[in-house]
Amino acid sequence: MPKNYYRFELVPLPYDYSALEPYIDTETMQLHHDKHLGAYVDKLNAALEGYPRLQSLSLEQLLQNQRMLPPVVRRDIVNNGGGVYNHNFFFEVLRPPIENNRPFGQLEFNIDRIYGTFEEFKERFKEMALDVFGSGYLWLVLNRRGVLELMPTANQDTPIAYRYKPIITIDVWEHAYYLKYQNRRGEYIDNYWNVVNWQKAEENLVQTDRK
Ligand code: MN3
Repeated sequence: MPKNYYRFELVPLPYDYSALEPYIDTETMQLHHDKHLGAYVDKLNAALEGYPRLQSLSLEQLLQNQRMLPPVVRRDIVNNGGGVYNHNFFFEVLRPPIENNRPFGQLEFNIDRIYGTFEEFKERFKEMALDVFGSGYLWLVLNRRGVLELMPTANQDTPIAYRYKPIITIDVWEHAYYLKYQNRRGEYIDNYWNVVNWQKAEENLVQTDRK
């Protein structure tokens, strides 16, 4: 398990940079992980440097208790901590492409119950991911009532700040797709389904002790 408190470290990808080809290209993964996520890790550490009281808190604790953060560094901790959490989560729910990649188990059951079919769920997901204005993410979460919900977030805002439990997410910041897809966000979203890690998503759903 990587260390989950100060000093935060850049967690390696759980697969090769090229593992998501041809749907997400190697160069994008290198930049996205090493440069973008790397910068969030460095800036989060810099923000926490002068605050020993905060250095034993986990990333989840920092993001779930924003009001107790010192006002002068609150924005830096929230933005960069969100950037670390969101990217690690995003990379973790991707995997090398497989044939007929789709949800199963409890998650399939719940998606069918709420959206009718997986196909209908994907359509709704795409509409909402296209609708994210500017930079952000679209998440499938369990809300506080324990019901599946699609949730857009702006910039590096994160569902865990609201005690929502993330199941899957797509990063729709331009840096996540621009090199390969330029402005064709819709095509990136369509191809995303080839590399979703539904095993991990199912674990996210059924795990009750996730912080
Ligand atoms: Mn990103």
